[in-house]
Amino acid sequence: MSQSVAVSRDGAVAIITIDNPPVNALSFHVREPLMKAFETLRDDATVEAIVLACAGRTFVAGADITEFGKPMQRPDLRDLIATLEKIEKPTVAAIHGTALGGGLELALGCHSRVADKAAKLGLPEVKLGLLPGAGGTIRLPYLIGPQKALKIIVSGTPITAGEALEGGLVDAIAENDLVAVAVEFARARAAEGKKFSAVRDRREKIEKADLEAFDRQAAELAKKARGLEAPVACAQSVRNAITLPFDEALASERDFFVKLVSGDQSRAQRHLFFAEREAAKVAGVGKDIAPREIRRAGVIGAGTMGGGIAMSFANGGIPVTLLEMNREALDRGIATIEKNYAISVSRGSMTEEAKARRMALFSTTTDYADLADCDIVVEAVFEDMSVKQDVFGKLDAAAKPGTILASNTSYLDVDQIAAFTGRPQDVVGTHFFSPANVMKLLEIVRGRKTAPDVLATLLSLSKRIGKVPVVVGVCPGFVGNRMLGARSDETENLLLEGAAPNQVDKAFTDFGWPMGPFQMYDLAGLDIGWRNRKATGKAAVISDPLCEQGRFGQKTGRGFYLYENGSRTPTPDPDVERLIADKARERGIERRDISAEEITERTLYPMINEGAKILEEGIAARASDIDIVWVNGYGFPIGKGGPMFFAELEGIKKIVERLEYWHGRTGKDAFKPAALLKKLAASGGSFSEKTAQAA
Ligand code: 3H9
Repeated sequence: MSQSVAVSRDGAVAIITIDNPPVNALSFHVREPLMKAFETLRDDATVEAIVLACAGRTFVAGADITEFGKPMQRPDLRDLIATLEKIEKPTVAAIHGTALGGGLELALGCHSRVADKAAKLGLPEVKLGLLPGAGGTIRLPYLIGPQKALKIIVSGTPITAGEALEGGLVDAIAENDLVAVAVEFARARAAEGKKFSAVRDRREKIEKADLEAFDRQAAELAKKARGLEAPVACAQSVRNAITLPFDEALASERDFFVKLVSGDQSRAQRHLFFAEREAAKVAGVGKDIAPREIRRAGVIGAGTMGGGIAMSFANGGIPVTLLEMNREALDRGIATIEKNYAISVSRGSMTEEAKARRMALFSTTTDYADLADCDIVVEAVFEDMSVKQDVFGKLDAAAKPGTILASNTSYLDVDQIAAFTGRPQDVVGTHFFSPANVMKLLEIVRGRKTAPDVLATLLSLSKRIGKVPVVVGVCPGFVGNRMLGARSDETENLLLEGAAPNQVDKAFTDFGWPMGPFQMYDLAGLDIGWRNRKATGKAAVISDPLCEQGRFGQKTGRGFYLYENGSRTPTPDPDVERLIADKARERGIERRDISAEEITERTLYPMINEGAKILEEGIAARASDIDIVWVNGYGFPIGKGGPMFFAELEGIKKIVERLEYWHGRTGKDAFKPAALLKKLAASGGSFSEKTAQAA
């Protein structure tokens, strides 16, 4: 056999072992010898049963995603499964690590599945803008029932071996020595000497399916799809498993797959998959740089951000010391944390025991000396340089040597903050996004003197606490807020020129954003930007007077919208509309109708332009890093792949032309096309070429 597929024997049981590091993806160089192994063992009279296992850290984690978009070489995965499924000897998949996508589909081609107790099984294709394309949407419903299957397929979230056993997806769990257990399982089946039915022949769960209940469930899921095609196709294909004969349902699944895989949404989501992995590769931080050990974290400030950051550490199982100026603030912070966990318990996403375990990880103090045993301390105090100076001075005095001193600043100069300490090499920016216990993004701000092992520590820590890290350079607002700034000016101008806040917000939600900018300002609190503007001598025509009236957004019940009686649903407020009209009049602006297209061009294009400048300056290493920031920190629609990927989809030439148009009309710098954009528009090149040149 080839290097990637080996066959061994244990008596009359043949063991096929796939070995294609790192995740045993089903690349062509695996599929070809695997097909040969199936055919040979099928025809070998001395073989009574077959076990399909994998070497390395995991069972097959799916099709090889790098092959998508290229002509598929036969045998394809469907050919393999069709051959496997017809073998009349007992076939058993031995699953460890993660059986994902095409990997689980392959396992569904076996008569039985034995899983290691720590294994996870899932069909995550939906996260790549796809549906399982090798029978997963048909065989899984046959095996465990359509409604359970729909939940697994549309969420894309893997289930545990225990859950799989309960649902009938696996037949046995191995506490240890998986392959030996699978071999014994296979031998016992062979000894029974009966014919085992393939999954496709087990129609019981399909025949019992309640189509009406299924349709209700599918309709609920479709509502959440927000313009994404894949979840809808998944639901339709699972429905076909109920309503169509097996082979017709399979053929229809194939059609869905072919359509989705060549579509822009899946391209965008596949781009994000690889972009996320690229973002973890940082210049100067090679695999040889060992991260520092993190056993305890400290968080200074128990407000909304500090509390959320502390929860992130606790969620990763890291004990955390929370410091505040006084006991009352600490008590308030801890009460909020407890309330947030209680909400998770009431929603069923956390058990009481897990909540108790997490709460036990918190300790509180008002004394910096108690931070002495922390390996990392993140400050989340007021965004004011003199406050930061005070905090970092105290921290420098209290922390042990080697402790990472991190600032959760969202705008300020990390180098200046580092200079407040005698150990700038240990200082780094860790910009979490609100709510910090929920949002995935962590912008890691690399100061001029930040040590490589500090960055290595934060990259590995991010994984532990479930964050997606992106390392960025120092500039006001870093990547995310700097680009946000480029669009913020324009959102208010759109109001002055004739749009209403809810009209702008609708253009955003129609584009695929979870909410529009005015809803977002109200949610985050208008006072944050106001304080920052006051500190930097800037002004905002509409937001400033709103803040002066105490309208800080949802938390005060009024902002750009009204939120009556504690409601979180924004209602347009005639007072705000009057204020906008007055401000327009004062400035001699004649208000007019504004189209959704204009809203997109004037908000998104300046952001893309700023992103190009960020790339030119080396603040972000890759355009794809910028996409990861926007998707994970600001809810940029995943089906559009992030602002820079979207720019390429739209055509950089078109973006430059429209920026030039708006620059001509407004004279504003935000619209003046960046040199990089102009260069790429002229050459027809892409951002990745720019990254390749820089590397
Ligand atoms: C599918 O199966 C379609 C079928 O239904 C139908 C077909 C007809 N292909 O994530 P990591 C690379 S769609 C190619 O850092 P971890 C990854 O880029 C597929 N490459 O490791 C990275 O490369 P590098 C459905 C892949 O331990 C390296 O492996 N399956 C693939 O944190 C290590 O990855 C999925 O969507 C792949 N399928 O996590 C599962 N997978 O080192 C996708 C990974 O150069 N994979 N790579 O940056 C995962 O979710 C995670 O990789 C996994 C391991 C959980 C398995």
